Amino acid sequence: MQRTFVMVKPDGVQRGLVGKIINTFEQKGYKIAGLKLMQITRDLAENHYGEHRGKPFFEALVGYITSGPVVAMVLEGKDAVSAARNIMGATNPVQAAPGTVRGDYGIDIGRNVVHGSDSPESAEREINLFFSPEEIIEWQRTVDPWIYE
Ligand code: IDP
Ligand code: MG
Repeated sequence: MQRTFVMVKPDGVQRGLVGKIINTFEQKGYKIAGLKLMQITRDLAENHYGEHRGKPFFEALVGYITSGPVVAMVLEGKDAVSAARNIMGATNPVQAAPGTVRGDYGIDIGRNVVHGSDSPESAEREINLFFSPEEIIEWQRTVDPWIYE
């Protein structure tokens, strides 16, 4: 089992898409291990998006992600990192396949509705950045034998 970090960005929250987006991951079979509404500080934004520092869109990206509350979550399950990326779709929503979150709900790359970790290493880093250990719940889900062989 693997964990990944997923976030509904401020545009997704403002547009009332939180429930739909969480449901997309939930109905696939991923288990919620952590979930909260939060306001990202500038410090956290710059840290989270550290790999993009110096790029032309960095300032706009930090402005975007701090512009309103986000919904941060930890999702757990088999191949959670790559599966969540597939469910989200391509970074540029215009290129994202229909049926993906970005493909169904976005147009601009700077308003692409969701974030998801891009590797198991990023997932660990981002989970630790956004969640304290007590905020992550280990629980038994009784339907698991109907989701996993
Ligand atoms: P990802 O979110 O699919 O992992 P990254 O390349 O890590 O994509 O970029 C992080 C975020 O920065 C994107 O989700 C998007 O919001 C924003 N971004 C990436 N490239 C551009 C760009 O060329 N213009 C504006 N925003 C961008
Ligand atoms: Mg990324």
